[in-house]
Parts: sequence; C-alpha cells; structure tokens
Amino acid sequence: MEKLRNAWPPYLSFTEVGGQRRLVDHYVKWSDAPDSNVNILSIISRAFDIASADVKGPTLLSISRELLFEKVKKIRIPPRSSPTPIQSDPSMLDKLAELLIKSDLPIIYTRYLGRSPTAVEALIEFANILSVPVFEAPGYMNFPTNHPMHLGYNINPYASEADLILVIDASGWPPWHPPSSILRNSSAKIVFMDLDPLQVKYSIYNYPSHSSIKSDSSLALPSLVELVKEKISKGNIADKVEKRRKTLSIKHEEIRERWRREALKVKDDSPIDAQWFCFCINEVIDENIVIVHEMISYGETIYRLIERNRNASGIWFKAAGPVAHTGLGQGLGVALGIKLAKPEKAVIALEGDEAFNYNPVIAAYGLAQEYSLPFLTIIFNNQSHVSKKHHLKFYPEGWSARSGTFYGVYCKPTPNYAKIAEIFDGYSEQLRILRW
Ligand SMILES: Cc1ncc(C[n+]2csc(CCOP(=O)(O)OP(=O)(O)O)c2C)c(N)n1
Repeated sequence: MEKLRNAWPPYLSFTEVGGQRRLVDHYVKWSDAPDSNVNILSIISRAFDIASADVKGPTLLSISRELLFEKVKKIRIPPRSSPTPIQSDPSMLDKLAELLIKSDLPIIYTRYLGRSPTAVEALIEFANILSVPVFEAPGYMNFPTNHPMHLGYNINPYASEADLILVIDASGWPPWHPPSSILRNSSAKIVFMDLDPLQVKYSIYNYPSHSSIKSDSSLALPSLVELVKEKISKGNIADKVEKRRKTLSIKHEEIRERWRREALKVKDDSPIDAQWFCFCINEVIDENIVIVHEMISYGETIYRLIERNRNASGIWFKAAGPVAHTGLGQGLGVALGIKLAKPEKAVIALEGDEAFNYNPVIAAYGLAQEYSLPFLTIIFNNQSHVSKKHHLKFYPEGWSARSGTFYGVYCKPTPNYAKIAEIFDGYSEQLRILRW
C-alpha cells in the first residue's frame, strides 16, 4: 500500500462522484464499476458476453485507477459458453407458413435482416419460391437490389392490396407511422418477426400486430423456407406464384426506369441535384466498395439511386438510427472500423453536413492517417439541417411559418469542409454545392 501511495501518477481518482458510469448508464446495455479486483476477470468477460449477445449493444466498465494499479494474483475464469440464438416457436412458424401459402399478396419489409448473411440467403430463397415482394430501408444489404422481387423502399402503394404484411427485423422502426395509420390503409394481417418485437427501450410502442414472433431471422427464416416448401408441394399454388412473379418483375423494372428518368431529368442542373449526384456515384461503384451512410433527408434518394453494389452481403451499412441504435456521429467511426476489418475494400462514407459535424472528425482522420486506413468521405452539403424544419408540419401557421425564422436550420456561410482532409495529407475536392 505504501508503494502505491508513492507511485506516479498520484493515488487519486479523477472521476466524478459516482464514476463515468453514471454519465452513460442510459445509453449502454449494461455497466459496472467494480470496487474490488477479486472477480475482475469474470466481470470483464461478463461485460464482453453481454455486449455480444443478442440484442447486441455496448457495455461499460469503469475501473478505478486504484484497482488498475493493484497487483492481482492469477485468477481463473470458469469455462463459459455464449447463449445460443433464439429459435422461434415452431407452431407460430407453421401458422405463418400456412398464412403465406393462402395469401394472394404477401409483402415483406425489413431494415436490419442483413446483419446475418444466412438470413439474406434464406430471404432470397423465400422470395424465389413464393414470389413475395421485398421492401426495405437498407440498414444493411438485406436483399439484392437486382432481384426481380426487390420492389424498393415504400410499401404504401401495396399496403391496401396486400393481405399479409410481414415485418422482419424492422420492429425498431416499422414502415408506417403513426402506428395505427396502417389500419386505415390496409386490412392485411400484420406479422412482426424480430429479436425484440416488444422494443422494450420505448415507453410507448403500439404498432398493431396479429402475430408477433420473437425470432432470430438467421434461424427462423431457413425453417420457414422449409415449412413453405413442404406446404407448396401439397397445395396447388404454382399458378398463383408464377402470375405474381410475372407482375412483380415488371414492377421491379418499371420503378427502376422511373428513378433513372427522374435523375437524368436534372443532370444539367446547377448546383448539382442530389439525384444526379447519386446516379453518378452508382455508375462508378461495384462490389469492392463498401458504403457507410449517415444521411437523413437524402435517405430515400441514395437508396433508390445507389443500388449497383447492393447485391452481396456486407457492403452497405447505415451508421445511425434504429439500425445501430445510435444517434448521429458514428459514420466516420463505422467507416474506419470497416476499413480495418476489410482492408481489401474501398470504403465510402456518405454524410449529411450536420451528421458530419456530429462526428469526432479530427480524431477520425487522425486515426486514418496514423494507421493507414484510407477512406473517402462524401458530404452532401445542403448548408442546412433540413429535418429540423419538420416542425412546420405540426405548426403550419406558427411563428416560423409566418416570419420565415428557422433557428439552427441553416449553416451559412458554409465552411469548405474539404480542406479538413488536407491537414491529414488527404486529397479533397469541393464540388458545386448540392441543391436540396
Ligand atoms: C446524436 C443525435 N442528436 C440529434 C439528432 C436529431 N437529428 C436528426 S436529423 C438531424 C439533422 C441532420 O442534418 P444533416 O445531416 O445536415 O441532414 P439533413 O437534415 O440536411 O438531411 C438531427 C440533429 C440525432 N439523430 N442524433
């Protein structure tokens, strides 16, 4: 103890009362501030086990300087095993397979199924055998965009016609809002499949559902495919499925052609239109490029027009929102992590200008320079935080609307963000600023 007291740095704890843990407790899945080293290895491994078990999320251990300086005798960790993923109730899957067979127009919507390549493979097989249209808000590469059953990003045109809406891995943010609005547009049966269909983190979550299946899609979907195959072989639905395939494949082509035409219409506009810009990005990318995005208002534009490389797992990541369960400010960190994990890929981070400002920009580029982790950042600089104007929807005759006053919405004069890269020996260019 005497030795410790004389050690440098001094025997002091600089943490605030209650420790750092208190600052982040609301944002982490689990945290602890051990006051002894007796079980320290077990506690560290427990923090890791909990973080990596589904639903995955950050854990925090705040270990005081005093404990870190203490000499610890060898500690044995008992053998541990990680919990296996959840398999859904087989009777629920059987009922769902039955519903799918009987349905005339089932539709699937997903956001984060692409976390698991096995689930992606199963979804492809599922769409092939039943001709089910798939819609998404791609938090990951969930379903190949060149698959004839990929029908885009908006279920609305199909909601009234559909008789079954299957929301897989999208409970964090279902495809309609407010929750009960779907009942006005559709009489379809609604089924949710998710690791956390209750979404326990929300205080209110009243999305209507006729069936809610707690499931890990990488296990549940392959089982569902088998059940459907078995039932197809007994039923007589081949004509129905083939007719659906033909009609939906035509729709798949039609919507792509429409998006293409819309982008080409604005190709000569100045400043650059986001649609045309995304169209051009799409022309030059391939599956060696991983895209990370942290985009708000341009979300659907990039989904529609940057599709070319989204045909294989692991090349598209949304860095914000209910996919990663985070707010803005993670995009550059995620891009760095991907470059570290897949050095053979070229990584592009698409950023809104405010999203970019939420990031630890200097630290991120410093790390990229120090560890040779090059990646490209593209800032969609509309010189504003457009989403902060959404209050007009709720107060159409309010003070902002009447006076044209919008605090915190515009970012003018806009800085030349491109120059930031130069201080880290990066290459940069500023194009004509985007039109929103
Ligand atoms: C950490 C965090 N704080 C606040 C928000 C709320 N928020 C949602 S969108 C947004 C502005 C985004 O601006 P920008 O990236 O320029 O995109 P634009 O609105 O122009 O499309 C903010 C602040 C958030 N998502 N995360």
